[in-house]
This record gives sequence, C-alpha cells and structure tokens, in this order.
Amino acid sequence: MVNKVVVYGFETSNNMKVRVALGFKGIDYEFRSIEPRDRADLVRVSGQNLTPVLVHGGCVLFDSAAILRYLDANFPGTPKLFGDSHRQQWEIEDWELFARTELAAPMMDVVHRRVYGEAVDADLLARAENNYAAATGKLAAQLADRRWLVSDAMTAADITAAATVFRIRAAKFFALPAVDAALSGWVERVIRYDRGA
Ligand SMILES: N[C@@H](CCC(=O)N[C@@H](CS)C(=O)NCC(=O)O)C(=O)O
Repeated sequence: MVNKVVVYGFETSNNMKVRVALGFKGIDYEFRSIEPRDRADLVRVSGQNLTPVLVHGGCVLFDSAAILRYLDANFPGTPKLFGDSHRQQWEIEDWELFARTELAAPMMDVVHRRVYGEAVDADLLARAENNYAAATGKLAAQLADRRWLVSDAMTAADITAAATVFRIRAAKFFALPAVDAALSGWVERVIRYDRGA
C-alpha cells in the first residue's frame, strides 16, 4: 500500500506553500489542523514546535523548504519544483532566499513581537510598509513581462514568494502598496493549487 502524505499545520504562508506544492504535483494528502496554542501533538510527532510538518511512511520532515525538496526528490514523474537545469535551480534558490528574508521580514517582525507580547509601534509599522513596498516592487519588475519568476512553469520560487504575498495581503498588518495587476494575477495563478486547510 502506498503511504499517504500527512501534513500538520494551520493557516500560514509556510503551510500554504506546502499545500500548493502538493496540489501542483497532484499528490493526495491529509491536512491535520493543529491549534496554534497547543503544540503537544507537533512536538510528539516531530520533536519541535513549528509548522508545517510532513509525515510520509516512516519519514518525518519539518521546514517548508525542506518539505518541497523532499517532494521533488521522492515523487518522480510529478511536475518539478526546482527547474530543469543547474542554473535554474540556483535562480530558484536566490528567489527563495529573497522571499524568506526581504519579502517576509516585514510580516515576521510584527508577528514575532505580537507572539511575544511586545509593542508594535508606529515606527516599526512604517519601516515594514516601506520595506515590503520595495520588496514587492522587485517582484513586480520581474513579472512585468513573464508569467513565472524563473522558468516558463511555476517553481518553488513562485510558490515561496506568492504564498508570502498572499498572507501579508490577507493579514493587513501594515499599509499595503497599490495593487499591481501582474503581481496579483501571478498570486492567483499560484494559489489556485491550494485546496485549503
Ligand atoms: N522555517 C520554517 C518556519 C516555520 C514557521 O515559522 N512556522 C510558523 C507558521 S508559518 C509557526 O509555526 N510559527 C510558530 C508560532 O506561530 O508560534 C518553515 O519554513 O516551515
């Protein structure tokens, strides 16, 4: 019997990333929603506190980027997330790095302070707003005349960055830049692979 993929998580960009990748690859999975204030199951299953966690047969993985690599390596014959060449793979890694640092930092600065009960002041929000506008400007420039960030198909670069943009828009932690049509169309193209939590 083929082992079913199980994902433990809740509604966040890193969980959406993994669900989009599974949907894009057409891999059947079960999403087990955890209560963010109760991490006991997560720690029991994976030995650590963050989501998403993926369980497949005897294999347990945490970290969304690691999970995307596991899916590409272990489900051959499904659409690839890391491109067709050495060069594309490096470009994908560069965009992932950008998405997890410059693009996500404005949101994570606010989220971490809230989780720890620290103040989120007007200066921090203004910095977040400016930094996020600059980061999305880079994405919009890349997408002005192309459908995907790296190749002519969706890759881990698009999934990582678009899931972050989607969550930041939904959460409205700080003022968002004016809507860019190319950027919005691209986010829609990516998240249509997410069947939800
Ligand atoms: N590097 C990890 C980060 C995971 C992470 O920060 N997960 C968040 C949800 S996206 C989480 O569980 N945060 C802990 C919390 O909310 O207390 C990944 O990409 O999966």
